[in-house]
Amino acid sequence: MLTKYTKVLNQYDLIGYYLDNRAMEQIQSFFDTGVDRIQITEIIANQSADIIKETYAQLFDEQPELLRPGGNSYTTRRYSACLRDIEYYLRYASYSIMSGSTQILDERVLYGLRDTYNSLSVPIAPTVRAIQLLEEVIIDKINSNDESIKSIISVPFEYLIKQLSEKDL
Ligand code: CYC
Repeated sequence: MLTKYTKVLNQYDLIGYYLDNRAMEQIQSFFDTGVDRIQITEIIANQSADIIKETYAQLFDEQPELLRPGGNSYTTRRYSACLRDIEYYLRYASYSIMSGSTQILDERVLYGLRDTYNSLSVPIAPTVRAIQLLEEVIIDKINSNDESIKSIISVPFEYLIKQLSEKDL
């Protein structure tokens, strides 16, 4: 699991260079956003149950067919798998925010996920919607006008959405 900071160090180690201005800027921005990332991560951790509840309530309100016979969240087993997946997305997004890097999402969440979803007929579009809702609910809860806070929150969710939506993985 890499943070933005160790990722930069690794890159320079690979080519055997001293850290230059570009490296310093990246490391500086990691430290400059540190307090914000800690606060966002704390809010997510403390309010995770509410965030998840609001997300699935809205998802099933918008797409009630998911819960009906033939829907992918129909039966309690699949319903709980869906809630569990939403919880995974939130938890790993919080790790990603704290580490300032999306690498953990590739490694722990996205690797092989589309194949798994395709083979189990888990629909991608409503999954993407659930991830968007998580992002919206958190931004709403944090209720900040600071664009840099919003963009820190958005990074992992937008990354998950982009990677899940890629057609030819
Ligand atoms: C299933 N979701 C799965 C499975 C995996 C994941 C591996 C298959 C195995 C299982 O059922 O447990 C996802 N596993 C993960 C992820 C990680 C992991 C992300 C990283 C930590 O280890 N169905 C819907 C909704 C959506 C949904 C749109 C919720 C947003 O209708 C999810 N995922 C869903 C469902 C299943 C599933 C219903 C069970 C499908 C089935 O067995 O028929």
